[in-house]
Amino acid sequence: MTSHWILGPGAIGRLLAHSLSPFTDTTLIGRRALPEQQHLTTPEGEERIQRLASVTAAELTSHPLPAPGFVHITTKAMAAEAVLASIADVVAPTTPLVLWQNGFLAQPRITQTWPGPVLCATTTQGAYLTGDGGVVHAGRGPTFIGDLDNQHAVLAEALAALLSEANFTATAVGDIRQRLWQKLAVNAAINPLVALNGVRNGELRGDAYAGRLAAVVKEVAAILKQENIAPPNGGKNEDAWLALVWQVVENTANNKASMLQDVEAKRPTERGAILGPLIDSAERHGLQCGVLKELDSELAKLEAEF
Ligand code: KPL
Repeated sequence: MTSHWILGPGAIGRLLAHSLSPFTDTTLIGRRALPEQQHLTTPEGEERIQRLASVTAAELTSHPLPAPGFVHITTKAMAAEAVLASIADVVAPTTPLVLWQNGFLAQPRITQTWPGPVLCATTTQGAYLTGDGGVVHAGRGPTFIGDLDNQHAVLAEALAALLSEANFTATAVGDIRQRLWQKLAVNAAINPLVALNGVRNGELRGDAYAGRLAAVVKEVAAILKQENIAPPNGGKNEDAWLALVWQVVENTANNKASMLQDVEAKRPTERGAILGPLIDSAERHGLQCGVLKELDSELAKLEAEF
């Protein structure tokens, strides 16, 4: 049986472990030990308790596990490279990785440096933790899997099939780069504004924020054009990006976005993985990105106070 290691027992990591455990050998790996009995609340409100295998990264060195078939990295974007380095001595460099990060920072860097296959996943599954022993699966959504160089379609298909069997609906795709940037565009328009202002997504529709949101989307649309990322839904320009962002704001009106949750918990935000690649790209292509830079420095200032 192919075994799966999940590095980063946050909400998506734990949801993945709950889904895969009944089907295949699965181990959660984190910095701290977790209770063996883990609770899952399904989107339908059902409570399930399952024993999930978990070990700390330190234990892996002293008590090695059999070699994994896949290593999933489900940490925040800025922690992905460090967590991979922490297990590099105990996994073969040919082991397939699956990167579940937001943004577009960890994915190109790890794809360049890891000798084995590197798959990237983007998901709209909604989940949050209720403590060391519980996760709430708040909403189901599709997951897309592929690699940036389109070299590992068979592997992506095998993983998508296993996840779908485990009711974690996933599809292997040949355009994961497009999909990662699309999600990044939406995150760039919503997350910094809600995090800086302490509001839920739906409040962006108000006059106080809508103008700044449109200004962000204008810069993002110009950058994505240079990155050859097609506007969503067959649209042609900035209007298509703006329509997508408003649609997500509408659909997630009551959500506290992940970046707002980070700010409230005084954790570093994912600004480096979301705004960073946009600002880098704008600078490479000689494009204006004053609004994005302003958001980035406001977030940096806020993080410095934590
Ligand atoms: O993905 C999200 C996030 O919170 O990071 C959005 C789309 C903004 C929904 O809250």
